[in-house]
Amino acid sequence: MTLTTERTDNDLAQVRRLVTNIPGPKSLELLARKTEAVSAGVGVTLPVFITKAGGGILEDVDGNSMIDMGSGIAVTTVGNANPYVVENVQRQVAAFTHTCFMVTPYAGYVEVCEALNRLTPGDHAKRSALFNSGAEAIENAVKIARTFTNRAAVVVVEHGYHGRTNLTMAMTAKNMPYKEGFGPFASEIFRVPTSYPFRDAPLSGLDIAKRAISRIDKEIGATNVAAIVIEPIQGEGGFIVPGDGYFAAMATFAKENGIVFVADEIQSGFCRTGDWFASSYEGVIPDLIATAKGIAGGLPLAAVTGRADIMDSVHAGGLGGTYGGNPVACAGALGAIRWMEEEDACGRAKAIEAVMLPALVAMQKNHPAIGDIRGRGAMLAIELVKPGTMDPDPERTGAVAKYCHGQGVMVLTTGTYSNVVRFLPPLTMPMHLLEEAIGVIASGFEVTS
Ligand code: PLZ
Repeated sequence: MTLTTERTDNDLAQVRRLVTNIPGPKSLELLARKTEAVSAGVGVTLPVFITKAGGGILEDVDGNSMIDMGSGIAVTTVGNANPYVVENVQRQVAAFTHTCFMVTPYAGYVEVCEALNRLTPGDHAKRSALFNSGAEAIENAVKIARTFTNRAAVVVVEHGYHGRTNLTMAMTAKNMPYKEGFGPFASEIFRVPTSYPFRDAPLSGLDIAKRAISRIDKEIGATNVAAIVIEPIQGEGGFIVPGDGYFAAMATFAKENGIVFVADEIQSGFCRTGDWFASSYEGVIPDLIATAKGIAGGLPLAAVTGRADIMDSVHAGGLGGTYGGNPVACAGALGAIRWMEEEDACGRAKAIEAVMLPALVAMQKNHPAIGDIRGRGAMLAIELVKPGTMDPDPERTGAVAKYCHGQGVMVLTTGTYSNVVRFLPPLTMPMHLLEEAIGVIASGFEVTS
């Protein structure tokens, strides 16, 4: 297994090279057109317009080559334009692009469901259903859990993120920018405490689980709860890895009370954390798992996978949608999954952690603004605070990210308090680029205050 490639299959040199300011003149021209053509409601983190991507590189219209530490928010886990994905998609798009699986089906959909049933935790009988986006998968997981249990309440947790549709906005914790002005929101959603070790100390994950469970018992009533929906590692909430025992205790409570336990693995799934699914770190076998993002190497696809008795409790025709499990997206997913299995994607995520985590910990020693380093595999983050306090420092966080962008390193921020810099490199990231990116991030802390 080598992580150092000179050029990708789509002929992209694996070097960081800036030939203009970031963004360059051509990107700025396109940005002006974007402002005239695209709703102001659609924001952009870094307005460099991309023409080609692969390995660990994003190339823009001005000819700049940037290091991609974001994977389009944890999507291109197998690398952009991964050759397995490209080959499958090209073959499929030339054969047929759509029939609607609910009208006249095709094998690709079934094959993706078979792969999901095989790869998700637990060897019990499973079924899957395919959708277009993460939010849609979560919506459907809730529909399925409600039908199965004949109950209405849905429990979510602090800092949770589940999407931007009406139901998933209600399930998402953070107001700005996701919810502000978009209510009224769906009813029967209840938020309980989550484990956030950096901010909970000295309380343990189990302490917080007890608190959350007591809240469910006292304020909702366990017998009214259809589903508990939790991310095993919270993504938009700030890359929060819950304290030991929290996730498992919530799953056990669900099991004991006939509640469907739904793991939202949309950001953490598909080898991102060094395991196929992050639920496995706590030995949890969720009743249902929602997936999207990394599933199809960049094509829009999402799924709900889980216990056959739960998945089959829905009446025929109750689940679906025109495009869900589109044949081209399924072909992409089969390519991506094949690559993950053949190329030891989980091992690559662990190799990224082995290089990056100690480097971040070393950085922390020099910078009291770095309050916490956390994450698993290729899902790592830095939480910034005002030195000597626990107060979030979103301004410095933004400044570090901006510095990295200017130096040709694409990083994303996250967190309820917007004070977390997160790293989600594609698993095809060559080690020399990873090390270069780490160097730039370290300089980001030297030059900001
Ligand atoms: N659940 C855990 O991370 C998407 C959101 C970006 P969709 N996260 C990125 C943004 O600002 O919109 C996400 C997630 C978890 C659900 C979702 C929703 O997935 O495919 O964006 O609908």
